[in-house]
Amino acid sequence: MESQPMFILLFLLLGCGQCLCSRGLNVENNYRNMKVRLATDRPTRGAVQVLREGRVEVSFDFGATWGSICSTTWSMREGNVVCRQLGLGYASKAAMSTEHGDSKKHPWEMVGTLCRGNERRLADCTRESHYPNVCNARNPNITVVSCVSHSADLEIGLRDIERSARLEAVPMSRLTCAMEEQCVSADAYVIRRTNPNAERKLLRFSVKASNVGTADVSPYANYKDWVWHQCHRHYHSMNVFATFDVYDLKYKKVAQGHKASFCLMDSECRPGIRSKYTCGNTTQGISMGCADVYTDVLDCQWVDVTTVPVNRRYILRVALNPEYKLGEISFENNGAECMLDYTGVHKTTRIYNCRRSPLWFKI
Ligand SMILES: *[C@@H]1O[C@H](CO)[C@@H](O)[C@H](O)[C@H]1NC(C)=O
Ligand SMILES: *[C@@H]1O[C@H](CO)[C@@H](O)[C@H](O)[C@H]1NC(C)=O
Ligand SMILES: [Ca+2]
Repeated sequence: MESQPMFILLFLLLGCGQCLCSRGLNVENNYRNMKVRLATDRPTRGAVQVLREGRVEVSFDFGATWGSICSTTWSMREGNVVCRQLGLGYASKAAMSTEHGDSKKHPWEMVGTLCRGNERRLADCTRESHYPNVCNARNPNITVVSCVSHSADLEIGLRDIERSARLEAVPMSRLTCAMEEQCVSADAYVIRRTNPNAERKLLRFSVKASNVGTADVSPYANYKDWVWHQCHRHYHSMNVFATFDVYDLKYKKVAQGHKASFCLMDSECRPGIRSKYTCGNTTQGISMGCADVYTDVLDCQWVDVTTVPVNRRYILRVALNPEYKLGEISFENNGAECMLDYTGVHKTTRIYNCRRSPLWFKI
């Protein structure tokens, strides 16, 4: 956090001419006094109520003038901070668009906003480390947010990963569907051309995604936009629901992580709660109080570790909703970080010490 004023200064230098920048006042003080509000160019009917959706505006001069925001990574994380600061709950939508006015009429006052999601105020967030390329004069988009008072909250199960972990060698001839969905690492496709029966080493484990929130998980895309997967014969309602990655102890990625998209459903529910989502053509989601369990026998429920050096210790990271596309109460309970002892053989390969971790900043 200490370097934050530096970033702000950088933005003032680089950003002027592209945004309506602050006016040479003490920047740090400015930030502390930043005000936030929602506004819209859409006509509002009847008595003026509290806006729950609109463009996000900030003011650095106690509300005398307001400007919009531009950010590369504007997501539900940043949206949650805005909604929290305004006392409006949680973000159900976060986008850069022109639906509530554009950057011509409402120039950016702040660029590169990057939040972890648990900050109390937008002023507590950090900034992207470089001037964001998307914030150029040709971009009419400004950040918008929609707030709701109830939201889903995915929580990852830690013991499920540890208990289910196992290593399996599978010939590629049995992975046709999985390979169609890019569930093995890139070298496999080259090897398959000359040796279609070569084996892949798959580190399989179960992932349990519980909805501990106050609303159902509803896939963000309208079901008409869901993608049909012929091989697995169901629709995928989200492109990237989870990511699995293996790192060495210096956090260098060693196994090509793949992005898993699932068919969302209620696999198990707390007593007294009835499951209702079934992985059907139009009925996908996770009810409040229920969990979706992706067991280790499912296709693609693995990390392809074929090329990972054996007899070493690694870190396995699993993240739910890693692109922050689904609105949630918190993103602090979406990640798991586990130790992995990889020996190349099933008997002695272990996943252990799984700990909950927040999702990691992607810049
Ligand atoms: C502005 O946002 C729209 C969708 O909201 C997107 O299609 C378009 O590419 C964006 N424009 C730029 C310049 O990023
Ligand atoms: C679901 O959609 C697929 C692809 O559009 C179709 O082939 C299938 O018959 C549908 N299933 C049901 C139960 O409607
Ligand atoms: Ca969560």
